Parts: sequence; C-alpha cells; structure tokens
Amino acid sequence: LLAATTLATASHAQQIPFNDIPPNFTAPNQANDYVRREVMVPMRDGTKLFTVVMIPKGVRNAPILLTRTPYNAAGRTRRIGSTKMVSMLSEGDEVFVKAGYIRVFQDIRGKYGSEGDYVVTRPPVGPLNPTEVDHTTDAWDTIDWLVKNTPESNGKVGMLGSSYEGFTVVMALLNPHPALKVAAPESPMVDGWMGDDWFHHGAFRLANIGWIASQTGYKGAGKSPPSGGYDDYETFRRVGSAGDWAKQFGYDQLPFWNRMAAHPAYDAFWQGQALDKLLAKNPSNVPTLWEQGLWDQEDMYGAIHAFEELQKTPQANSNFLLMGPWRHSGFNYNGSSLGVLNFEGDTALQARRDVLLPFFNAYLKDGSPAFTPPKAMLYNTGENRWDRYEQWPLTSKLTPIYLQAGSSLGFAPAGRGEDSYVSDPDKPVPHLPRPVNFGDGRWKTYLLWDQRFVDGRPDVLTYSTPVLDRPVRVTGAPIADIFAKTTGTDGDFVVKVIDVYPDEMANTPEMGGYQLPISMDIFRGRYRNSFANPTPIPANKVQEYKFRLPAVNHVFQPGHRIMIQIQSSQFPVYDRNPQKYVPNIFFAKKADYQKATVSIVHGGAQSSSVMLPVVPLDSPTK
Ligand code: PG9
Repeated sequence: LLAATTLATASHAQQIPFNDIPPNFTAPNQANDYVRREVMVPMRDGTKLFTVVMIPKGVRNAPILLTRTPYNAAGRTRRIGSTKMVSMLSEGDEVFVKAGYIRVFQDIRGKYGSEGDYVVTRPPVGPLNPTEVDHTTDAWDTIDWLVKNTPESNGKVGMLGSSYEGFTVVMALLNPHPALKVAAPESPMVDGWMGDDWFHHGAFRLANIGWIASQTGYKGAGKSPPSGGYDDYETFRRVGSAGDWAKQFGYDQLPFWNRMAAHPAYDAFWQGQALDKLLAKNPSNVPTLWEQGLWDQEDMYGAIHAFEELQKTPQANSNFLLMGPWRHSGFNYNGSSLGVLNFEGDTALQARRDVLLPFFNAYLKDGSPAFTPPKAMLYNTGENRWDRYEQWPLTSKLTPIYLQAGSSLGFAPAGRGEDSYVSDPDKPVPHLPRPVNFGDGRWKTYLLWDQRFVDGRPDVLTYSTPVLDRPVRVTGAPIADIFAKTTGTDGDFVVKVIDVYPDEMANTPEMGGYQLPISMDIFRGRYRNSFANPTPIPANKVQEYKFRLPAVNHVFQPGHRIMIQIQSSQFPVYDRNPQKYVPNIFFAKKADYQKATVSIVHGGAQSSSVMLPVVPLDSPTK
C-alpha cells in the first residue's frame, strides 16, 4: 500500500503521463525485396482499372505474369504483410517469384479498386454485351499498357488464374495482345450452364447462390445474407425453390440473378457465352495449358472441354491438358492429399515446378530452354502416380458396363428387369452427411466423400461388380446411358462411378469398404432431347438419358469392386426437381413438388449402362 501511494504521489507530483501509448510508433523501415506499384491503368473507353505490380527489387528484362481478378487485387498481393515478395504472393506463385517474374494482379472492371460497371462473367462484346468493352479488350489494353510502362520487364506477358480468374485468361485468348506469349486457364469458368458453377446439365447449383449476393450486392468485399439456420439441407428444403430463396433474401434486386433465372434452359443467353465453342471458332496461337482438378467441385467442365474443342482446330498442337488429384483451385496449394486420399508427394507443386514453370519460361524468359508439356498429363488416382499421354483421348471406344438384376454390374448385358424407387422432393438425397453447411469445410471434398452414407437409402440404387481379380484401367470421360421411366413428368438423374475398396485395408483400416466416387454428375431429364428446348417427360414411358460424366484416369485394382449409384436428387448442392413439369423450375410452387416412382430399366434392348473408357493396362504413358 505504501509503495502504491508513493508511486501515485510521485507521478501526480511530476505530471509524468501514466500512459503506455507513445505519440507515434513507426517500425524501422526494413528493406523490401520487391517494389510494389499500385496504378490505375486506362482502358480504351477511359475506364481505369486498379492494378498492383509487384517487381523483384533490381530485376531487369523480367517477364510479366498477369492475373485479372474479381476477388480484390490488393488482397491477392498481400498474403501476409512481409518484406518478402514470396510471402506477399500466394503459394501457387512461389515458383514464379523464385524465377524472378514480375507479378501483376488487376481488379476487373467494376470491382474493388477499379472503375466502371461490373457484369458477372461479362460476355464478349456482341448480342450479350452492348458495350464496346469486355475482358478481351480490357486484357489487351492492360497488356499494352504494362509492356509500355514497366521498364523492368522484357515486354513478354503470360496470363494465368483459377476459376473466375481463369475465365479472364480465356477471354484474353479470344483476341490476344501480341505480347501475350503463353497462358494457363486453371479450372476456368467456360460454360456456366453445361458444367461450370451455375448448372450441370440444367440442374441448378444452390451451392453458389450465396455468391451472387456477396459478389454482386457490393463493389468491394460482400457477404451473403444469413440463411436463418446451420443445416442448409433444411433451410433450402423449407424455403422451396431457388426463386423462393431469392425472393426471401432480396436477390430479385440483383440483375444477374434475374438474368439467370430468366434463362433456365441452354438458350442463346448461355450458348452465346460458351467460351469453349467461341474459342474454337477463333483459336489463338498462344500456347495454352488447360488445368483442372479430377475432383473439381466448382468448374469441372471448362478446361477439358475447351482443350478438346481446340484439339479439333489447326491450333491443336499449342494446347495441353493437365489434371491433378485436386479439388477446385487445388493446383495452387499443397497437393499432397485430398480428403482421405494421400498422394505421391505434393502433386500440385510437382505440376507447377515441372510443367507450368518450364512451359512459361520457354515463352517468357529469354534464354530458357524449349519445353513442350505432355499433350495430356493426368494423375493416376488408382496407381498414385502421374501419367503422361501424347494423345487425348486415349480411346474413342467406350466399353459399356451394364446394370444387372440383383444390384449387379457387369460387362455383359443381362436379362430384362427394372429397379424402382420413390423419389420424394421432401426427402431429397443429401450430397453430404447432414447437417450440411456450405461453409463447413467439406465443400472442397464432397466429390470424394464415402458414399456409404447414402448407400442403402431406398431412393438410391447401387450396382456393383464382384470383387475384381484383375485391374481395370479407365482413362477418359465415361458416358451414362440410362433407360428409365417415371410416374412424374420431369426428373433428375444422378450417376456416380465408384471405386469400392476391399473390406480389409491393413494399412488404413478405416478405408475398408470405402466407396470412392471417381466421377459423378447430374442430368435434368427435361433436357434429354434438347438442352435448348426442354420437354415434359411422358409419364410411365421409358426414356433414355445419355450424358457425359467427368473425365477419369483411374485403375480399379484387384480386390476392389466397380460400383454405379443412381438417384434422383443431390441436395442442397443442386436444387430439387419438382418432378412435375413446370415452365421454369426456378419459380416452381410448393404444390408442384411431388413424389415420383422412378424405374431404372436394365437388360434387353434398353439396357442401362455406363460406358467406360477402358484402356489397356499398359497404355502408353511417358
Ligand atoms: N468459379 C468460382 C465461382 C463462381 C461463381 C460462384 C461460385 C464460385 C470462383 O470463381 O470462385
């Protein structure tokens, strides 16, 4: 008490401030190993785009690596505040930083620091874009400005980026600036209706609806409105259709939502911005590495379809495919594992270091050796190693594996039969074990989740081979060919190709019997005859539903089984089909949703199957 009194008396007497915050505090300015320039780059229409140029200190004649982003250039160039450029940029950029590249990120028009109007995946100038500017012209103008205003550069530019950032790369390729020497669209958004982000074969992806509010409700960082509950399975089920959800949360104030909801079918709105087709009509000479993950839960369609379209053009030789055992954008992070799977090292770093970097160096860094990637480099998810192919696809011949009676599966059709289930929109099949929250961390791995959580549900049909006594190798895109009837007048079909692990796995006991999906997708039945012109399904009449499944590069090992699962909902990642034909499912009424008895036909002339790209075990791989 005496000491405290003394202290208080002394401070009062001497008026020493009793305060721990000095008038100012500045950390000594440590030398950065980079120069950071933030510039507003003028576009041809006068709009200025916020651009961050990160230059390794002292560099000369350096190549430029450009990414045009809707996700905040300032943030994309400040991973952690640091004096080190390698720490300021993302993990995926490390190989380029170490190679002395200049790294540029730019906010696209209308977002974050850039001027102008924002339009979601702004279509090319034309019927869908009445202005004089798009991401083709903005990329052209940006590259032109960069090579004229970056004295440290050698005037050569490469573009790369994932997802939406991959979309802007593809747009640049529609009319590339002469200084654009090489490109890598990674999991790019290429066709939002067919298989990237918004729909898969016409089934709408509720998983992404929140993005519309957070991305188009605000110029800068946005947020989705609270959904009122943790279990998105329950909140979406209770609200009703996607249109009901949008109305409840105000999305009808958002032009992109209204535009998309007005185009549920694959009409001119979607066809007019299918970049795989547009690029193939006007293929560039820019060497391009098309990359995506084998379990890419967001943009599973764009890279491989653009690559395959370009294979049919005179520019085939300058296009290459890279598919690793990755989730969406996993190429830019540590690729040593994914969910329960462990791979042969950091597969993403291997691909960035041994393929992407030498490929870019060959066209951007003066004096670098020539480098040609494999025509198609895919991770072999059944033998845990990289396969390098000099042709793609390996085979155009597909081998049907037929559904058979007794939940069997085999390479020979069996006697005619059918298996039925009641599909109830009020009890849709979940895409993950409930509760399902899109932000619960499982979004990245739902495509490889053990499917035993739905196996055994009365509304999920499971067919499997006996235990294999020899390996079966599949490389390419399977095709689901399902013959079915329904008591409804619309309906969805989900088909999964699954590798069933042996019951006993001594090294990893918990993997015993694991049902690993290697390919799955959904098809909205109203589009069975035409994506552009949907028609009701004639009730109780067998119809054929034939659709491509995501590409695989896998070996079903001896001791494993091949399994096919079929169901008529996958919720809430996809919206529910009312199973009664309505003009626009976005605006289906609660009363439209009805149970339907679905019968899958096997054997005989209408024998349901999945046509597998079976290739010889010793198929050529470098
Ligand atoms: N392709 C991703 C995405 C787009 C739109 C909605 C949700 C996801 C992405 O750019 O992250």
